[in-house]
Amino acid sequence: MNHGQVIISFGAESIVETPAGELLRCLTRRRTGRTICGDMVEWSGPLPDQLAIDRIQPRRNTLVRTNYRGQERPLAANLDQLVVVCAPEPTPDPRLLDRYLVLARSLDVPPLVVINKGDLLTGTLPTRMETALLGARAQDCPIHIVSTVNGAGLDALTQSLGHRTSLLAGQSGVGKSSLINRLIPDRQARTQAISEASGQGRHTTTETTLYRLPAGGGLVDSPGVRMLRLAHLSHADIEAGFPDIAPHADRCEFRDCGHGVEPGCAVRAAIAKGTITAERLASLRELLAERNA
Ligand SMILES: Nc1nc2c(ncn2[C@@H]2O[C@H](COP(=O)(O)OP(=O)(O)OP(=O)(O)O)[C@@H](O)[C@H]2O)c(=O)[nH]1
Ligand SMILES: [Mg+2]
Ligand SMILES: [Zn+2]
Repeated sequence: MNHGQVIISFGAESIVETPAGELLRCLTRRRTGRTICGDMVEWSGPLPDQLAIDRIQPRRNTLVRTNYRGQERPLAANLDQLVVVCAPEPTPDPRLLDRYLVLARSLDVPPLVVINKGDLLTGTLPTRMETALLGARAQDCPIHIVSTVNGAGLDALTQSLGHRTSLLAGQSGVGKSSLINRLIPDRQARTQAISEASGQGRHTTTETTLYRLPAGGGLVDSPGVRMLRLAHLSHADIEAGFPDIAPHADRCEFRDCGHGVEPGCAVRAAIAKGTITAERLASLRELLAERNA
């Protein structure tokens, strides 16, 4: 059986990487369903230019985003790690970071935070950055400070990536693609090979793409987002992503307490005591409020 991994998917068309590193353009049969980046697939074809995907192997996990219309959109599959990239510029958004941590936990994929553009930092981290890191620190998530400009921290980051398949996520402009450029030595050749395999007129650089790391793992570059909606997650999934708040929430008088005006709210009691910051609760409540009913 011919098998490989989808490194980029354009709806009906996929670029599949074989175990030997060859890139193949494959069409998806109607009954097979749509592929996404990271899918392990089986393919066949009568001719080298008429390959089709026959089967998508069961996904270990699927990273799903809810778009602005409330529709769930799968982005990538079979991930081992979620790398949340932020930087002093653009200004970090604490709510966005919290959302990525919730998403990672819901997928049972460990998160890792990368502060890129370390060359722009002087001494201590800016207050807004520290606020954004509250959630990461609450769950002992590793935090790497790196710079793609001077190379600082990249060796340690490579160690942490190991043989895993990691997705780089974060705001637009934080340097996800720059990191890929530094960590994938033959990135330009790969991009060239991808666009040749996919035919002309494809905007391959804006699509979610999997790159093989020299050590054997993979890195997925994904387009930046302004906000990450997680309306598809349950109340419990969202709360579990706030490990500093979850133990208090378990002691609220009402199940699925919104930690607003409900009586007997143990979370508000913890805020009054100063155990949890108001910013963290506001972040949690925002997510709970926008869930699809
Ligand atoms: N000073 C500094 N600038 C950097 C660093 N890394 C990336 N940049 C700059 O940040 C800008 C954005 O980098 P990209 O790699 O395109 O960011 P991205 O996260 O891929 O953005 P999207 O693809 O839009 O989501 C570019 O102008 C880079 O030159 C760094 O370590 N230090
Ligand atoms: Mg990019
Ligand atoms: Zn409560």
